[in-house]
Amino acid sequence: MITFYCALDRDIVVFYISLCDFVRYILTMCEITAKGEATLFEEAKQKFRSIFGKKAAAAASAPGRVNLIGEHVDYCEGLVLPVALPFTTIVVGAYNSLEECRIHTVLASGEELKTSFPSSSAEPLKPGDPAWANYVKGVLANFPVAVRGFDAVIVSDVPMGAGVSSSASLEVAFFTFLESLTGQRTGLVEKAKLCQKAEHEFPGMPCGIMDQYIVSMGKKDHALLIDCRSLQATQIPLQTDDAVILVINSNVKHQLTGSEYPLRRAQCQEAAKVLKLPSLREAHSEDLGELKRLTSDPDVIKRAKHVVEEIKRTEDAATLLPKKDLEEVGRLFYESHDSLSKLMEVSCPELDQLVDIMRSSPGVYGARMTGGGFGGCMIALVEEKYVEDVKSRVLKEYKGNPTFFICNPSDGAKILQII
Ligand code: GAF
Repeated sequence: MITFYCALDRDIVVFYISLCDFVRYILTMCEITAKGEATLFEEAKQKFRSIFGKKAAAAASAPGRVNLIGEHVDYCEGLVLPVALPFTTIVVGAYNSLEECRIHTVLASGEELKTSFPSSSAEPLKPGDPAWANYVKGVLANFPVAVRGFDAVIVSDVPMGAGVSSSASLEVAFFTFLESLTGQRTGLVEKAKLCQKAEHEFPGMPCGIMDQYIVSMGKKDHALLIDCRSLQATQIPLQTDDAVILVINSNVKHQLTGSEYPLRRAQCQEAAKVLKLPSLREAHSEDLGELKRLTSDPDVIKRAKHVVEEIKRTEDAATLLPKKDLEEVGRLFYESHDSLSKLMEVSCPELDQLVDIMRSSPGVYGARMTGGGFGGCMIALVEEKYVEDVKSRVLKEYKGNPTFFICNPSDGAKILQII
């Protein structure tokens, strides 16, 4: 709450505001809070009724995610350690009597978009315009059975372009909605794989499996250690006592469908090929010396070093977190960031500056960029009592416009019952 002190001076009204209250007010303005599944669900159902003049018959939700550690290694069959967020995408809908899918979407910003395309039972779907519709078209095209025409409304409070997986959230929510609509159920790993395939084929983003996997299988108060080679996963309880994961959005918009992400993936594949390995997951630190002998491409060598070391850091972090060795986890976070910045070259000046602010802030164990990079979010492991100080410091020193939220690990995708 902001306090105004008001003094009447003849006909001039003067407002004084205490500095502390002002800082607190600005901090509140920079806080992003999840609306909550129940609120979003209500919003979606009402919107559906007002647009299509009938009641929704099927519904589903899927969260966003942040990755604690294990970055740019999922497409090398590595280990990753993400958590699902309380920010969600909800899809509600019902069959129509047309051979057409009509979809309205309400974004976190309040902006509304709509699209329509033939049902998958009418004709094979192809990617096209508008670009955002490719995420849902791709999922429909990869759904195990053809689906007749339907109407749907999508609402989401997952921040977009922030590296917290708004795309996977949309894909998995839409897939789960189709399961609810058709009654056709799919196993969770298979669902993640089909949604990943949809993202490869329609928006054209050659992503790894991490995002679709955690969004499908996240669990409240847990991180998920995913082995992207065997596609098996272990739930890791995330009780950090008096520490929290503070997420800071640099608000530099990231866009991964461009050339940089596919290039990183290709460079890692090249390193594995030169070493005659199926993927960099099979490489060990000794192989890095051999790689230097076999290739003269400095980028291929740097990317491989990042992947080999990041997989080890992830394995270590998954062991240290349940032991509450936060000092060591924090050290791994900083190492991971430096490697992403210097070896993988997927950070940006703004994320580097945020991490540098963390290095000299009391109460911070460690920090790193999270997600695909080139903008988006940074995470920091912070002693709870220092969180407000850390945020004030960021507001004072960071050159961009930060927004903050605390990462509360949440459940993955689910079918919602319409009552
Ligand atoms: C993006 C991709 F979609 C993931 O598969 C992963 O590679 C991540 O970047 C980097 O760790 O979110």
